[in-house]
Formats: sequence, C-alpha cells, structure tokens
Amino acid sequence: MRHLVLVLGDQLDIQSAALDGFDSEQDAIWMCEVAGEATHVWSHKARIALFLSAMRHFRDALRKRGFQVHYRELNARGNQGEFSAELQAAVSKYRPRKLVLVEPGEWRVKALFEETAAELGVELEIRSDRHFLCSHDAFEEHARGRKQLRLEYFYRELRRKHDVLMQGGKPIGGKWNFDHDNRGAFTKEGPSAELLPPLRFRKDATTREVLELVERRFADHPGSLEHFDWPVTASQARQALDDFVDHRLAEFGTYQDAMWTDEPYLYHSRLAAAMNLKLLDPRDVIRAAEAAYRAGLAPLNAVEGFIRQILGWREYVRGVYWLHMPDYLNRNALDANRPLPDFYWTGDTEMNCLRQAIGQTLQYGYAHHIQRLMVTGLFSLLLGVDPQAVHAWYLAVYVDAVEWVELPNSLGMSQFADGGVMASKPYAATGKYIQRMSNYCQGCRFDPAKAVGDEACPLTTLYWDFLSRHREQLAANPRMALQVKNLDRKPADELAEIRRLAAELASSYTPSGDR
Ligand code: FAD
Ligand code: DLZ
Ligand code: SF4
Repeated sequence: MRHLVLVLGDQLDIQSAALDGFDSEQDAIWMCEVAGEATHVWSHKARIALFLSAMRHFRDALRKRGFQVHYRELNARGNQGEFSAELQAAVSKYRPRKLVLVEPGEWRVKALFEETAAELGVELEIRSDRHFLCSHDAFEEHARGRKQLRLEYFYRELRRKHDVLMQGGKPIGGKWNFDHDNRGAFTKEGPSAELLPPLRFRKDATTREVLELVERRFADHPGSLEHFDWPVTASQARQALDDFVDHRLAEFGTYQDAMWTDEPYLYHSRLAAAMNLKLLDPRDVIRAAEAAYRAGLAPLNAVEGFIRQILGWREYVRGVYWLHMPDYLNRNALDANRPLPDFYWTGDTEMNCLRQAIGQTLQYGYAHHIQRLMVTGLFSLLLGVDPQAVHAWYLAVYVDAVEWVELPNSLGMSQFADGGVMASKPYAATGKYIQRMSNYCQGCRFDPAKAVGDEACPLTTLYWDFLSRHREQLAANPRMALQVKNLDRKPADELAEIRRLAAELASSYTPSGDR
C-alpha cells in the first residue's frame, strides 16, 4: 500500500485535503471508532452517538463513491480502547509506505498520531485543514506585533478578504458590527407563536444501531438519547441550514442572547455540530445567510450577527487555540481551585436558571451561547471552579464539542483562566442579568436582586464575593473600574455577610468527584 489515509470523527468532508491525490489502486482510507474518545472526558451519550453515526454514514458515502475504506466499529462487548493500539494494528496489517492525516481538531490527538507514527517508524504527512477560512499562518500574521488580540479587528480583516457583506470596499449598512441590536429579550409572552421548531432528522437503521450500541457500551454516561435528531450526513446538514435560513435567521440577531424556559433552540441555528464534524462548509453557511439579506429575507442585524459568529468567532477561537497550545490548557489566571458541583451532571439544583440550562443540556446535548456563557459558565466563574474541571465538562456534554473550539470558549472566554486572551474582562454579572434576559427567575425561589438573606440569589451573592476575592487583580483592569467602584461602596458589614454566605454556599455543593 502507498498511502493509508486516516479520517477522524471530526473530518467527515468529501472535499477534505486528506483525499487530494488519492489513488484507488494504491491507497485506502482508515476510520476507527475507539472507546477512549468517548471516555477521556465523560461524554454525553448524544455526543458519542452523533460522532459514531456521522462516521458510519460518511464511510458508506465514501464506499458508494468507490473508495476503499477500512472501518473499525465498536461493539457492545468492549473492543477498541485507544487510537494508538488500533493504528499500530492497521500499520502492521496494511504496511503503508505513508500515513496521511488532516490536522486533527485536538492538540492531544495530533500529538498522539505523531508519537505513534514515530514509534512505528512510518512516515506521517499532516495536511492543513482547508475547511477553515483562516490558515494558521494567516492567524499568526494577524497576531504578530499585537499586544492584545481582539475579535473585532480580526473579523474586519476576514470580511474584507473574503468580500462578505461588503459594498464598494465598505461594510454594508455603514457599520461593521450591529451587536447593539442583538441584545433583545422577550416580552412576558415569550417567543412568538410563529417560531417554528428546527427540522428534526429521523433515525435511520445506521443511527438506530449506533444508539443501541451507545446505550449498552456507555450505559453509565451522562445525558439522554431520547431526543436524538441531529443531522448526520452532509445532505441533512444542508437541509438544516436551509431550514434555519428560511425560518429563524431573520430573528436570530434580535434574540441571540435571550433565554426562555423549555425552549432550547429559539432562533439559533443548531449548525455548530454539523460544521465541526465538517458535514457543512462554513463558506456555504455564510453565503446562504448573505444571500438571504440580499434577497430581503432577513435584516442586516440578524445576518451580520450570525456571520460574525462564524466568520469571526469560530475562526478566531481556532486561531487562539493553535497559537497558544499546549500551555493554554493549563492556564489558571484567577487561581480557581474549587471542585465542579455535582449538580452539573444531574441538573439537581434549586437554582432555576442552572436547572434549566443543565437539564436541557442533559436532554439534548445542546445549550445556546448565552446559556453556556452566562448561566453555567457564569456560576463556575463566580464560584471559582478549577478551569480544568470546567473544560472537561464542556468538552463532554455538548454534541458540537471539539477541543479547538470548546477550550478557548470555556477556559478563556467564560472562566477568564487565560488572563485576558479571549476576553478583555471576566464575564461577571449578578442574577439580574439572567432576570433581564430570560424568564428563569420567575420560576425560582431566589430573588436575583438580593445578595444576603434567605432569598438571596446564589449568583448575586457569589458575584460580590468574586469581586471581593479578586479585587486587586480586577482593579488593574480599566474595563472593571465601575464594578470595582460599586464593590468599594458596599458597607463593610454587608460585604462581610456576603463573604460568609458565599463560603457557606461553596461548602454546600457536593463535589462531582472523579466523574
Ligand atoms: P448559533 O447561535 O446559531 O451560532 C451560529 C454559529 O456560530 C454556531 O453554529 C457556531 O459555529 C458559531 N459560533 C457562535 N459562537 C461561537 C463561539 N463563541 N465560538 C466559536 N463559534 C461560535 N461552540 C462549539 O462549536 N463547540 C463547543 O464545544 C463550544 N463550547 C462552548 C463553551 C462555552 C463555555 C461557550 C461560552 C461557548 C461555546 N461554544 C462552542 C460557542 C457557542 O456557544 C456554540 O457554537 C453555539 O451555542 C452552538 O449552537 P448553534 O449552532 O445553535 O449556534
Ligand atoms: C468525539 C469522538 C468520539 C466520541 N469518538 C470518536 C471515534 O470513535 N473515532 C474518531 O475518529 N473520533 C472520535 N471522536 C472525535 C475525537 O475525539 C477528536 O475530536 C477528533 O478525532 C480530533 O480530530
Ligand atoms: Fe438563577 Fe438567581 Fe434567577 Fe434563580 S433568581 S433563576 S438562581 S438568577
């Protein structure tokens, strides 16, 4: 054999650089299901099922096109632990002159393949991933000489370079960013009765087989498979995109940050998983959104806001990840070391906002950005949870989780553990933010305005405690000046009571242990 082309679970793209120059006379593809990828973080059943189902569908699509695919399936009895042993077996069986791999989405996996190939004495060619619009070199070029990276400048560069939402060299609408129009909350009636739920995909025989396997082999893993309806093929991913553009994009901008009880998806696209598994090309997503604007089907604040997430944030976090790994993984700028409370794995808490966000996460493997950032992320930031534990949780529980995108968002943006690479200040807020953006507080026994007393909202108590614990560090950040000033205005006896209550709260949560 000339080349054994390795295709991993997040590389399910027929246009992938891995297949460049593929010669069916001399080359073959290798895909492998391994339990270690489901257990190195305690993955949600839906996350495991999505990767495995999409991998099997991709295998079938490749075979239909005449590619030879050596595919290793997991079984319920306990085969196939780790990539390294499986690769070793494949190399001794097929004896390829070279292994070909597109850069994996995790630093750990890339290092593992490099080490294994070196140990086996076989050449490994790692190709860059052209799914993304910004290469590592281009990101490094952007970062060079800048004291601080900021999304906004990066995003503008990409808008210009790829001619997205531009007119005569200027941004359409005269502004680059319509963020201020993207912070709407619902009135007390909630989302419009016309909000159509997203397209659901039926489980075919392949998916049903995978769901059964996951229920048996990963029985003790968190989450439910009851609602599994994710796109698992490129053509389903395209249908999901069209459905979003037709039915929800127009309101995406206005309600991007809003939350509502028992409404997991609202006006969000649910496309992250399909893009991260490479079933969907971000260029197609951006093009479809821009076309909707130009056809008058969606307003600029919605289309610009949506495109900023994909052309901006998605590319930006990938750049940050590869620029700063591997040391990024161990950062802990706020020296946070409390354990993750056990209710993150059960949703069993009196705090309604967390019960909703976590409950929904366990049911669907999904929560939208503000639930991740300003409910689960906010609580662990204020409590001071070890960022490693927070990272492991986020990587485990979402169907769209792959480390290159999850880590900068969780450890960086939400926990400020990178000391300000991803965000210019910690996303710290009281329960009043959640009250403003949702109806969660209406169904809660706590009062978001209170930091002390029986009805004190734990987030509000922990907010002041957080500012007080980190006062010196935060006071050095001009963007935190107002919050620090408000802290300094608190009467000493009230602050002492807050600190006492916060310590009591922290010791009341059962640690999640070694899950
Ligand atoms: P929409 O709200 O419809 O947004 C459209 C698309 O924009 C998304 O599909 C996604 O591709 C992209 N996007 C939006 N925000 C971001 C962002 N901050 N970074 C990168 N891309 C973004 N996203 C992941 O894809 N995988 C993760 O593991 C992940 N972990 C996160 C952890 C935390 C703590 C936070 C705060 C955010 C995380 N995000 C992650 C970003 C974001 O929350 C999800 O992309 C989004 O919620 C997915 O739902 P959606 O497809 O409906 O997105
Ligand atoms: C997330 C995941 C899971 C659950 N299972 C597999 C698998 O069995 N085989 C595989 O190739 N990839 C899997 N993945 C994705 C990997 O954890 C990892 O994100 C990618 O391989 C990195 O490119
Ligand atoms: Fe969450 Fe506090 Fe509101 Fe309860 S009162 S839902 S704990 S923010």
